[in-house]
Amino acid sequence: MLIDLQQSRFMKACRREPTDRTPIWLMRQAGRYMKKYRGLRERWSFLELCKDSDLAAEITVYAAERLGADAAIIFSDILLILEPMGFGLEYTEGGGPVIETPVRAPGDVARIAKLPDMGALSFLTDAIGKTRKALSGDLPLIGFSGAPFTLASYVIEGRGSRNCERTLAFMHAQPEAWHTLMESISESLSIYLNAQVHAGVQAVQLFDSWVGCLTPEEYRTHVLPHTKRVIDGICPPSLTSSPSSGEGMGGGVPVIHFGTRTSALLELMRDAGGDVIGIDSTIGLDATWQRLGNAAIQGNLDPSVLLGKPEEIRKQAKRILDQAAGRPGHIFNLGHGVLPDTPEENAIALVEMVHEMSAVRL
Ligand code: 1CP
Repeated sequence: MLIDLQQSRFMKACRREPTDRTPIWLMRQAGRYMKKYRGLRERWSFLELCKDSDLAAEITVYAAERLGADAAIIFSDILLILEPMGFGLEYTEGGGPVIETPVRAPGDVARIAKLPDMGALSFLTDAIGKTRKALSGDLPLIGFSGAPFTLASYVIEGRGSRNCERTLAFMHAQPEAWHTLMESISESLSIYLNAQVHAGVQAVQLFDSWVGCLTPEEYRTHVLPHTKRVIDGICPPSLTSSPSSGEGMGGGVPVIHFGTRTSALLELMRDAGGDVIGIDSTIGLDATWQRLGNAAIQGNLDPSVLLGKPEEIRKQAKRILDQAAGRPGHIFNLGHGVLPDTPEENAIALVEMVHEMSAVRL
């Protein structure tokens, strides 16, 4: 019998309803640590895999089923939206993504094209449609994007940057150009995320991976209004023709708002929006609940724990479940993406352990 997707563990936890076990999925669950993925990468480049909707759907479904996860996440990347916005994008072997001709001066902002529609990115909505058809009827599919700040940091730095020096310098020295850049990105993201919702995802996650380099004041002034606009503009499928009437999860599309090193920013991130706040392993789940009250929380096992022995994985997973203490609204995840050297069997074991240990306590 098919369980209604809305009654799945993952969707219930997003709504802070009790579940029979703690739902779990892993950020970057479809990727280089998987043998099957490495095999595909011998024949195709990363961009080719993303742009072939059959292969992207196959990887998405395979990863979720192999792990036994409670949700699938569409195989794609946060940077693909930048190509139709006028940026050359390259994935170097081992070195991560590189943006050609980054934004370095206020004049560069004028050449950014706002995403007009999903024409150039139809591989993504096609992959979502194909994945939804192939996935088990009780397994939710998560769509995603980068958050405006993290995308702006790639556009300015030209690559991933933990401390975002150039980005911060640009933000402070050129506040008007910064605002225009963030608006172009945010408006493009609204089209991009709503298209994913319309194509069939049940939830979306915003990755603000580099936001931890900001002070609360910087976040409040230069970032929060833009992120808030993107999140407020995510509409359930029936409302996608009139984005102004978006009502977040009330309409059935929960938003997971994730960042790393966000200890100083938690309340502000909550104010920017999201039904679920995703945290990394530098903050405690219990402390986060104390600060955020009723939010659902996703996290937060340190990904490097999965490089260790099963006993240690069990111990650390239990520590996190103990902190959650059976509260409704916990989605188990890592604090950041699965590391490429992670043994596949350790990731599978973690999913089993979380299901087993959380079932005992309910
Ligand atoms: O095969 C390869 O060499 C490519 C490796 C790879 C993969 C498998 C990259 C390059 N991206 C991805 C997929 C990806 N990226 C997913 C797939 C769905 C999943 O399984 O979760 C997701 C959700 C992302 C998101 C993403 N891309 C983020 C946010 C999450 C995070 O880790 O902080 C970021 C920052 C990126 C940029 C990016 N793309 C790829 C890498 C290695 C990176 C990050 C590091 C860098 O900028 O150097």
